[in-house]
Amino acid sequence: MKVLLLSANREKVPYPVLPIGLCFVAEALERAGHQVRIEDLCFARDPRKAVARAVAGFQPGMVGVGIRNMDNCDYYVPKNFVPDAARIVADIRAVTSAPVVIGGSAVSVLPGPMMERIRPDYAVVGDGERAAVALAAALDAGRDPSGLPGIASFQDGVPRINHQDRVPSLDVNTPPRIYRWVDTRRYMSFEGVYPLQSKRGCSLKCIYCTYTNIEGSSFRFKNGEEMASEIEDVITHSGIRDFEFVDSTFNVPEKHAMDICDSVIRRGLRARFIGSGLNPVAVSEALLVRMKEAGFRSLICTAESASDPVLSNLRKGFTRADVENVARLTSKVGLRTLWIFLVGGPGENRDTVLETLDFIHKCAGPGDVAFITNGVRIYPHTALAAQALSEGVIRTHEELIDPKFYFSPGLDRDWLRETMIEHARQDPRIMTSERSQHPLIPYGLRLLSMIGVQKPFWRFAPTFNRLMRLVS
Ligand code: B12
Repeated sequence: MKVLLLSANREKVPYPVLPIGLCFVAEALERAGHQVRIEDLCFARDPRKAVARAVAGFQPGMVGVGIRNMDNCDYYVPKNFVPDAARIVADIRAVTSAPVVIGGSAVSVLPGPMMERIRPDYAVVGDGERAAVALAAALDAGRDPSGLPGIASFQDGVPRINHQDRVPSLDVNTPPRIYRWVDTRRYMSFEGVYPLQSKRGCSLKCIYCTYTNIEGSSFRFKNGEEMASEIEDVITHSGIRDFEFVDSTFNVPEKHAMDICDSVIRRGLRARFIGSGLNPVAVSEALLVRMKEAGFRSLICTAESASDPVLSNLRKGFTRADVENVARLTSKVGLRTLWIFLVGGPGENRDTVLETLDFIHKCAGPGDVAFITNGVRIYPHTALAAQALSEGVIRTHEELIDPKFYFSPGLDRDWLRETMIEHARQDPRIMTSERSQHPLIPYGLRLLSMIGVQKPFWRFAPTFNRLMRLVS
C-alpha cells in the first residue's frame, strides 16, 4: 500500500526539531513492504498547498499525520497547534478519500479529545511502529482495524481507545534514519541537532509529567553498540556530527548512560552531543567525565526548582543539595549547563522562588544559562491534574487539550512576572520562557549556523539579553 506521512510540526522555538517519531514509523512501514513517503510541512511556504500537492502526486491508500505538540506550554506567549492539525486533516479530506490516521506525542497525551477536535479516521496511541503497520495491513486487506492494540477509532461517534502493551525491548526498532526521509540540512541550518533515542520509558514520578503516559513507566533500552552503529551510520550518510538524546532523561539509569558512552568512546566516533536531559537524581562525577570523553559538549539539567519544599511537592526525588552538587560537578568537569526551572507549582511562594533565583545567581557556572517557565502546564492523568481537580482549578481531564496552568495559590502572578524580569535584568544568564519566544531568535540561530559557530547556541542567551536591554 502507498502510505503518505505528513509532519505537522512547524514550530521554530526553541529551534525546529526533526520528526524522529514519524521516521521510526516510516521505517517500520517500509520494512513491512509498504511504499512510504514523508511530506514535512515544517518549512513549507504554503502548508495547505503542500498537503494538496503531496496527496495528488502520490495517491496514497492511507495518510498519517504526525502531531508532536498540542501547544507551546507558555503561559505568557501561548500558541495552540491543535487547530493547525485539524486543518491539515480537513485539507487531506478535500483531496482524497483515503483513511487518515493521526499519531505522535500530542495524540498519546490526550487521544480522545484530540480525535474529537481533529476528526481523523484513526489514531495511534503510544508507540507507532507496530500499530501503524498493523493498521496498514488491516486496511490493505479490507479488515476492520478498530479492535487492534494501539488503535483508536470512532464507535457510534465516540472515540474508543485500545491501549497497547509496550514491547519489552527496543531492539526490534531499527534506527529511524531520519536523513533518508527529511531535509536534515534545513534543520541543521537553525540550531538543529540530530535526535537519538536510546531508550523509552521513565521510572521517575514527577507530578506534572506526561512522559510515563507517552512512553510507559518502565524502561526499554537499545544497547550501547546499537547506538554507536546508529551514530556512525548518520555521520557516514549525512555528515552530521551534532547529536542530542531525546530520552526522558539521559543519565537515568546511570548504567545505561555509561554503556552508551563506553560504546561511543570505543568506536572513536567524533560525535558532539549538545543537548540531552540530565536529572540531578543520579549524577556522579564518573558519569560526567565519561560523557565528556564521549563527546558531550553541554547538558540540559531539568532541576525545575532549587527549593526543598517545592522539589518535594513536585516529587522530583532529589534535594537542593543534589542540585548544588550537579552545579559543582558540571563546573569541575567543564560541561556547560542549561538549567531548566519550572516556577509556580504546588507550595511555591515568594521565598521558594527567591531560593531558586539565589541558586542561579550563586551556583550556576559562568557559562551556564537558566531557562525559567512561570506556571506549570497541567497535563491530563497526572498527579498535578488530580490536585488541580480537587482545588477546582480544572473541571475535567479532557479540557486540558487547551493549555491550563497551575499557579500556586501562595504566589502572586504579577509579582512573579516582575521578579523574573528584574532578576533577568540583574543576571543576563536568566532566560525567561517569555523572552525565548522573541521573533528574532530563529533568525539569530540561522545566522550563527551560517557562519559555522559551534553549538549550543543557547550559550549566547546572555549576549542576547544584554542586547535587548540596550534596545528597550
Ligand atoms: C526531547 C524533547 C524535546 C527536545 C527536542 C530535541 C530534538 N532535537 O528533537 C526540546 C527540548 C528541544 C523540546 C522542545 C519542545 N518541546 Co519537547 N519534548 C521532548 C520529549 C522528551 C521527547 C520527544 C521525542 O523526540 N520523542 C521520541 C519519539 C520517537 O517519540 P514520539 O515522537 O512520541 O513518536 C512515537 C509515537 O508518538 C508514534 N508517532 C509519532 N509520530 C507519529 C505519526 C503517525 C502518523 C503515527 C501513526 C504514529 C506516530 O510513533 C513514534 C515511535 O514509536 C517529549 C516528551 C516525550 N517523552 O515524548 C517532549 C514533548 C514532545 N515536548 C513538548 C513541548 C510542548 C515542546 C515545546 C513546544 C515547548 C517546550 N516547552 O520545550 C518545544 C517545541 C520544539 C519544536 N520545535 O517543536 C510536549 C508536547 C505536548 C504539548 N504540550 O504539546 C512533550 C510531550 C513534553 C511535555 N511537556 O509533555 N522537546
